[in-house]
Amino acid sequence: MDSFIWKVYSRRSALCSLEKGQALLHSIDDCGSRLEWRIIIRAQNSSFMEGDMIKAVHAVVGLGLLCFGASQVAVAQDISKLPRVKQTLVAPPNVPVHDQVAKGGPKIVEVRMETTEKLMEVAPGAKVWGLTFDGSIPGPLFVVHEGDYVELTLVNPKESSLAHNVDFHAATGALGGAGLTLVQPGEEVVMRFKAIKPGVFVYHCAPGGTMIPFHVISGMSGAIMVLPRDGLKDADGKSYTYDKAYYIGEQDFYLPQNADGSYKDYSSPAAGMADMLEVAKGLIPTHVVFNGAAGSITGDNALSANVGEKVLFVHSQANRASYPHLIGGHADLYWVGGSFSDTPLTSQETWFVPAGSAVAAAYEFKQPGLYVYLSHNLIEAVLLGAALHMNVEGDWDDNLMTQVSAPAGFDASSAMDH
Ligand SMILES: [Cu+2]
Repeated sequence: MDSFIWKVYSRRSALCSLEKGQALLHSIDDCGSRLEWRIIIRAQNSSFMEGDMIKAVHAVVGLGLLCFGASQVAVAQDISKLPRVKQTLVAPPNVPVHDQVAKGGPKIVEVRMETTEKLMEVAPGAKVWGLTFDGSIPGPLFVVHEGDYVELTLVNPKESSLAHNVDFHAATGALGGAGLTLVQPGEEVVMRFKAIKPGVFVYHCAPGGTMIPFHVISGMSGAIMVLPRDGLKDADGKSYTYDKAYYIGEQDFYLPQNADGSYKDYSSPAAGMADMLEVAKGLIPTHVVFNGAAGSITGDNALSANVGEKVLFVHSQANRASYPHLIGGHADLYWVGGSFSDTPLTSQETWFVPAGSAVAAAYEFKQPGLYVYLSHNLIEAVLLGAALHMNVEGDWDDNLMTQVSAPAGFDASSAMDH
């Protein structure tokens, strides 16, 4: 980082001590109070990280000398020289084109996203006014590297009926950005945050009060992947690269029903809000689906891979827990809580997505065939929709599994002898 703002209570001793120190004093300003000054300290080289800067400030300022009660008030960085790149978002389960290991230093990653309200089919005969980011449920996955800046332009089209915003669990402060991004229909806003935590994280709309669960259970969430600059590491600390990545956003819906069991239709999102929240209060979803609709990732839309390919699955659930499981496979690596700072667990049969989070798991496919990836609450998977298909091509390995004898009748009398 370049610079660091620190609030101090003694202008003169700040100046004296900073001149002796290892960080450079950039400026010192009156904070509007006669008892406080704001000092801006510049790092001497660009590799200075935030932790180094805090240490330097402590070393330079010295708690006993002047800084009793001093507090860090803001981090300011001259980012005008950073390169800017635009990230083109794609609808899940696909992920944007990205480098696993960052090329060069931190960047400003510009992303444009629209809050789109549209009637969507969750299952045959079951429609919801989807409150979406970029028209998909979930919203698109962003991919950046630790230390990059995400500069989001959030656009709420004129045709919208509601105000929307974004709370990024990857961001720091201001309700994850929700406090800075509330846009009314016909407005757009630009908000920038620094991705300081490596991992996968949910983002979701959070316009306040009952609007928060209403928007989230109407589809308004997505995820961001913040890769370490040098890429992922396996459980032994060795570099790990994946051959492809998919983003699965799991969504619970609470659709109001008529007396005959059919699903109600509404003329607008607001028209169905009270009924939907009433169903939601019972905490029993009518649908739990991947990517917005039951069966949305099956048939021609099934995921695909080849034997020998390592696939990274990012799985998010903004509102409830989930239990991803790959039938006939495993998570070779599972990053608990989605944190890439921590060593991944290995050889997991089922992994866990806490409510309001994204996690990542990776698997190298060893057998061909049609796989089912589901939430291993089998009621949710089979009856409510939380399942997808994956076609894997390659050669079957008899050593890993074989059918020793095909199903055939057996002699009941001889079986009785045993
Ligand atoms: Cu919203």
